[in-house]
Amino acid sequence: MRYDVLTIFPEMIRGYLDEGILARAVKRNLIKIGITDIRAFAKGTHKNTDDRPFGGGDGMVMMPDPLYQALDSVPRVGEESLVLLLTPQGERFDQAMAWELSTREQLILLCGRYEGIDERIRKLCVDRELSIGDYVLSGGELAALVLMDAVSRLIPGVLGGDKSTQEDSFEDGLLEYPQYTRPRVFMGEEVPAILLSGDHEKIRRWRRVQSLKRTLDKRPDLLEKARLTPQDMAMLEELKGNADGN
Ligand code: 4FV
Repeated sequence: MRYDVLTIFPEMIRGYLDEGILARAVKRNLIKIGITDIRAFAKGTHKNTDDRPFGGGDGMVMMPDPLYQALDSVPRVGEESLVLLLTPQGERFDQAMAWELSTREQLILLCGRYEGIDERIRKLCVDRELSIGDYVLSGGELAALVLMDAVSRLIPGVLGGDKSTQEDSFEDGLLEYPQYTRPRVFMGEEVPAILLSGDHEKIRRWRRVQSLKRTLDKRPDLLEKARLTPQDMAMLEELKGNADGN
């Protein structure tokens, strides 16, 4: 997988790539990351990348030409490259979309600033618009980093041998079960005995029930799309029964 990030703040992206799974994945050549400074394609003495909006109004808009030149400068790998604009107006980014994007050869991430980008770039150059949530950031850089982190974890080999994505939250659409580690007793709170039993089938079932219970309590909306077995459905009915005090 190759990512190309287009931004007027390249150090913001570089900083995050110094450590953690993305840094390790780059070192292990599992992913490549190109960072393009849009300002390098700005003209004039002041190298402006933004200007006042036609029609008036507050704030500034990112100019089309520097964006177009910067996009044009990105080397395309293979047929499968996608230009993604990070914007609150986009499709909601989630785990399912992370899986879908993880199969691509190249993701070109356009990070807006100010009030956004000139509409003609969205029309002429952007394949998909993605949002990480219904709130307004000061720039698309954080959203680009969120996307790269979530997608890269799904690329084979990126997560060290001891970790698979199978157990992750949202993997089968449920929230993850509670996790414990040493000490066995912390501030008087004991680790559930079942986790010390060594009975892996019992532990697997306990964890499934915990995931179902948590999802029912915290994110019942997820249950519609979750991949549930008949046992899960039966357990959910029981949990709902308990919840209603029956
Ligand atoms: C955003 C989001 C986001 C909006 C104006 C960049 C900012 C500025 N991107 N999910 N929420 N972007 O707020 O992706 O140009």
